[in-house]
Amino acid sequence: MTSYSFPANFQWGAATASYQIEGASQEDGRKPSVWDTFSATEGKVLNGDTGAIACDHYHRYRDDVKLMAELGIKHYRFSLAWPRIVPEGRGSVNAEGLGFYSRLVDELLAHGITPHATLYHWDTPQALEDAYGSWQSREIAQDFADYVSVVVKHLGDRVTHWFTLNEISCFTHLSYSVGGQPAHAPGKRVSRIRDIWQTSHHALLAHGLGCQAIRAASPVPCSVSWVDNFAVPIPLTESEVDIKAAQKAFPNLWTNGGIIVPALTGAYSPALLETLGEDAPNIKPGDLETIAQPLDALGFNIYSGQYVRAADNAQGYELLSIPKSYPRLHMPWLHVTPDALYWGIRHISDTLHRSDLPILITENGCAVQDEVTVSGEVLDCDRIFFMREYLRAAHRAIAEGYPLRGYFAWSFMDNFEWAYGYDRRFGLTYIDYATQRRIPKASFHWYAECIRQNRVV
Ligand code: IFM
Repeated sequence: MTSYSFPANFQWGAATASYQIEGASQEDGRKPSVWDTFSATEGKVLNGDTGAIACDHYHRYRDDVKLMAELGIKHYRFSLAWPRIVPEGRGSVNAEGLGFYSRLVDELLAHGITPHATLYHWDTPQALEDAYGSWQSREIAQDFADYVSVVVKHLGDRVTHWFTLNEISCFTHLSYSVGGQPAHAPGKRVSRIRDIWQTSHHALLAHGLGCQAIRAASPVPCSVSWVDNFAVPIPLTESEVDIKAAQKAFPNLWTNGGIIVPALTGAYSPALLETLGEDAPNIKPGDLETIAQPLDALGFNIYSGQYVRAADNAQGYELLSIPKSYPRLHMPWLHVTPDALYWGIRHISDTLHRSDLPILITENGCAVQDEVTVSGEVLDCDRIFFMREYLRAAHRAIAEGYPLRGYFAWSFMDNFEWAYGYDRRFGLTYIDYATQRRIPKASFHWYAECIRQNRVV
């Protein structure tokens, strides 16, 4: 019987993102982000919700950090709002915006919690959307790097763990894509496939220039990483043929061939470029070298994967569609596939041959239909079931020698779930939005016990 114990230095953490929790959207010099504009537009976000108040973390961060300490996390991943710090996206710096993050970092450190800062989690300054269509323009990569330099010069004496961008495919492909689907996120719909790939190419450039900017600006040695939610093919059976099939599928799934593959190997997947043909993005000389910066770790956000099996066809594999009755939690895409966590890590090591790259699970968790009982508890055994299975898969990866170093639960607290507003709850902490009361859920206490015992309980 295994006890599911983790290595002594395993990093237990939790994560959030600026627009999803901060609120105070018009305070202390912050200017609008594309998400302020999008959510204020009728019909874009469920129930007309916006991030204007969210969890009011901007004013309540001290209490929130205290609660993090009660949870027992030693690592906290948060993001900085670009429009709080450089409100117009480029040019003048807002000292009050920097001041907030400086106070937050001090509070974390005072509680023995290591800050892990994500420099961009989707809240692009609206001014850059107005100026040049944000990710549609190559200009954004340099503007991002300039903003990064400001942040790292200011906080780099106390923050030594940096992530550049969160989930490129979501704020590019899902935001700009062609077609009649409902808008999932801000971004001017573009009419050509090539224009969509151009947005993710610009994001990759921003990541590369951002890495260089961090290293140049940091006053002390630091860890430079990036966060991706690459698609994970899971072999239907762990037979040699199905494993090979999953490996063949890896660069062809979703945006993998044009995002994670170039970032970690320095080249777009040849099969993707062939398929895209005229629709391939414009890649200038030197771009790939900029993009494939050395990284100290890879942040891997994992929720669901896709089953694959070997097939006697030209590709050598078949993607299986998810059956109607497959277990799923409270998002349309949230299929319970703990093996995706294990296989995602294995694909980085074995399929992309990057076993040298330490991996952090920078997000994992689920939305469930939480209810507060009459006695004031939230008994989310469905979330515990989900997270326990994924942590067991994490344990398996480590036991087999894969370089998994940490796990950040998504999310520390319920928050603004983008186009789903406050309707979907991903937190370990319940937020009563009417009163801003925080209620630690059963999963909070369960996760605290995992951390305390350094194993899956
Ligand atoms: O809430 C999001 C987060 O901002 C990015 N990763 C997925 C989460 C759940 O949808």
